[in-house]
Amino acid sequence: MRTILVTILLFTLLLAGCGGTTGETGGLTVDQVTANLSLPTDTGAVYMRITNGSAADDALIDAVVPGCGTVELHQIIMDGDVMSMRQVEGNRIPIPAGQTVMLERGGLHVMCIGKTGEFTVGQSVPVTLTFETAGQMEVAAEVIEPGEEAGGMGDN
Ligand SMILES: [Cu+2]
Repeated sequence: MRTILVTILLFTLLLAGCGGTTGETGGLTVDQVTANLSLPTDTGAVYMRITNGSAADDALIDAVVPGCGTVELHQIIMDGDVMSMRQVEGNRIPIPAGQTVMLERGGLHVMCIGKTGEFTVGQSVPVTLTFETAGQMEVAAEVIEPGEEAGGMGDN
């Protein structure tokens, strides 16, 4: 029994060391939370995986990150061969029932604008997410190397 407990604890610690914490509320699970915030610029991005295990559609509608003046929900779009990003319609990212939505490099992301805080790689940053139906969820994002893939486990 003790061995099992220790194993579970170690596994949990390993997961925690691999991109932030896991949050759960109202049937939603958020994990693989990482933050690309360490560059000396006034912007940055937060990535995560959101799984809707409930039978009802939901949507991410807001996020708060301390040290970010403004936070918007963004998507990367291709206009011809020009890549740009813009705020998602209504600042709302739908999370359909039973589906998993990735916020990741090159796609959907939580955008940090007017960054005032200092962030260092490996640091844990609290992120407050607001969902339309499930309400608020607190998670922690791990600040990743700017060049590292979101959710990467240092295999480079
Ligand atoms: Cu953006």
